[in-house]
Amino acid sequence: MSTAQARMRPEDLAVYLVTDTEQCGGPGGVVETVRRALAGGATLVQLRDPHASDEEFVRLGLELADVLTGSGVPLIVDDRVHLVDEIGADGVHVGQSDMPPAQARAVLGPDAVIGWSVTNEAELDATLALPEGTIDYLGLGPMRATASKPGHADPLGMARLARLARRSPWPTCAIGGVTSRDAAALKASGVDGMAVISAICGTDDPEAATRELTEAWARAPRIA
Ligand code: TZP
Repeated sequence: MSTAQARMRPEDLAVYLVTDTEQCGGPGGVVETVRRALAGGATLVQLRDPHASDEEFVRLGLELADVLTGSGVPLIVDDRVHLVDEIGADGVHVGQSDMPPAQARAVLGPDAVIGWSVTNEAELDATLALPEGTIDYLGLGPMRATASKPGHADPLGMARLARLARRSPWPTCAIGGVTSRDAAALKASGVDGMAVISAICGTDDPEAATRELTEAWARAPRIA
């Protein structure tokens, strides 16, 4: 087993909650949503709040780290490589306009999880040239257009996303407009999980919504 596999198991990506402070109704809502999502079987949590100050981000991150302690569910922070250690997070997710993953690896060292967004074939080609051990998983998307990320890249659609996943030597998750109805097609296509904001944060019952996702994923056969 390579170091990368040890840092991020494919099954950790199955139901990946990415938080959105607005959709959750404020920082308190984020904490409660993560609590409920944990009860519903979420396998990974990312703190994402592009509008928060570093101070607000750290405060919320520390609360989430506390909620997740002992659960076995890793905490990833979006973009802010410089806050991973202060929060005690397991790693970072960086996008194409964030710190390059090799630099993030140099800052964070060998133990941190690093996730990396890929939105098209050319970005995957470039990613395949990274030194081994730089990244641990890929977020592929957006699968569909989504209001949760203004200015996102062109949607890939299911078929193109599946082709990218098949070329990835890293575990992958799909993101962007993903719902429990996509579980069967995504799992059959070889993706390792579903990363969602609104399918959990945008609901009245994050625990039930997460359970619906985890059950749909567990039910779906893996064909690829
Ligand atoms: N990156 C690509 S799409 C997206 C992010 C953070 C937003 C996903 O949100 P939703 O509500 O699950 O479509």
